[in-house]
Amino acid sequence: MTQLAIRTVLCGLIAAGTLAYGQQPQENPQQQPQTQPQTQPPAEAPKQPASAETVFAALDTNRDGKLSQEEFAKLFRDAKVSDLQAEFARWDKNGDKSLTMDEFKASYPQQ
Ligand SMILES: [Ca+2]
Ligand SMILES: [Ca+2]
Repeated sequence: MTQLAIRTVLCGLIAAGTLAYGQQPQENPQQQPQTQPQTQPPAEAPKQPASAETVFAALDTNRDGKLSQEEFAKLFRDAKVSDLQAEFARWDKNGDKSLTMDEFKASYPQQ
């Protein structure tokens, strides 16, 4: 019951561009004709799930190398706070209220 749907949310993260690798072709300095047909295929869907490192980096918005519960919460956007706290406690092995990369990897679903 406490196993939250990580992958579903991760797909959302990826779709939202949170995990994009810096390439943002939308910011084209040249003005595009309004009638330009959009014939380019949709962006390739990542065939491999995001690695723990990638997800960790995406979640660690203040880049202190740890995930606070607030940052961690982005992984479980639809979770109730009580569920989230329980989940965070489960991942936070040493109980210092932050997740290191090691702790994150230990609980992150690996393929
Ligand atoms: Ca952080
Ligand atoms: Ca910890």
